[in-house]
Amino acid sequence: KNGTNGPMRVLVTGGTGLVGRAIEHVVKEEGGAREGEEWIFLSSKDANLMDMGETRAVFQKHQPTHIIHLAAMVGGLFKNMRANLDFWRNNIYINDNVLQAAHEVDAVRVVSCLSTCIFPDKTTYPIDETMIHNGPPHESNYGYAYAKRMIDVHNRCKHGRCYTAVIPTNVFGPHDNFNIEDGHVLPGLIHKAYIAQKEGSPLVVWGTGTPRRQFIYSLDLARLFLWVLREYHEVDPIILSVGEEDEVSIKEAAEAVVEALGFKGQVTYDTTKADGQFKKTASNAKLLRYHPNFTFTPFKQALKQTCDWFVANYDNARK
Ligand code: NAP
Ligand code: GFB
Repeated sequence: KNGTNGPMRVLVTGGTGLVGRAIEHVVKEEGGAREGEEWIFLSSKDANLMDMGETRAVFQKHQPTHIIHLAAMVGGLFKNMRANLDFWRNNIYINDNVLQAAHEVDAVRVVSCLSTCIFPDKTTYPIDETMIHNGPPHESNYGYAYAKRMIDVHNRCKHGRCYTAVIPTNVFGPHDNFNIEDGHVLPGLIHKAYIAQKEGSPLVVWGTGTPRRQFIYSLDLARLFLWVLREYHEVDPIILSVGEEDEVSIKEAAEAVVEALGFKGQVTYDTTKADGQFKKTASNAKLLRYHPNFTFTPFKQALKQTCDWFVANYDNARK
């Protein structure tokens, strides 16, 4: 049962989200699963993980040997700025319940999910895995960032089993949350450009367009998640991101969306809206040391696939 030699039974919390759907695709369509393995993808309907009773019940039911813990209250800059306290409390509940439930079924491994936005706002660059607790995060997502940091604290307090976490940079791809008010920048721009094209109105980019971001395609992240689950055995978290050299400005990201969607209208910038963190440039040197031949999908190709998915699935997309 303990999974190290017996079959793996992997429970994916947050299995119906952007990252969860990508892992499900890699597991089911790209031969990501191995002989005899069982993969279970949870949605909040299976258990509200903010409730310890429901969390314990779903863990008792599945008796997982391994857990990929994705479930969280997630949102872009503007949703974080509106709901900092909820991001703090909801994620603290979810994370403590899931990690405690994993402990109670004596799971062999838990791989949780942090984010490059949780690093200190005042820092040197490039940011690396050793810097997580070296100072307060950017105030725009203060609650979310501290809740995520507590996962790392929990992992370091846990002995006997190796519970770890990955630190993705901004993720995008099919099945994202395209809601304009709550979502992240790329799905927000895709949705706004789609509407602007239909209405013949300008695409309004929020902020100055000067902040800088690294974007990882959800399917690349999913492939890396499987590699971490099988091959990475340290408590220390590992950054999963494209390189520093792949960092783009929000303006360049908007222009890439315009190109990927074939938007023909005008692009304007609403500088009354916040810019958030200017940059959070992360190093992926540790990933490349451990997994030297991993190749990322080129950004423009990944963005085109995401736009095509959105247009083809507009009616059912989360927006
Ligand atoms: P997402 O698309 O918003 O999906 C969130 C998932 O969590 C959904 O499956 C949702 O279930 C589930 N969930 C939310 N609240 C829950 C609750 N109370 N009980 C049970 N399940 C709950 O998020 P995502 O972008 O895939 O993010 C996945 C992980 O990656 C998160 O830990 C996030 O912090 C991390 N991350 C994301 C980004 C990014 O740019 N997106 C960047 C870095 C790190 P339902 O579908 O039923 O609502
Ligand atoms: O993805 P995003 O919302 O979050 O990006 P962060 C915000 C940046 O994109 C700001 C600009 O500079 C915005 O001014 N922007 C331009 C837009 N147009 C838009 C738009 O239509 N929608 C959005 N959302 N932004 C988040 C954290 O920071 O990073 C979260 O707050 C999470 O906690 C996420 O970790 C990965 O990258 O700024």
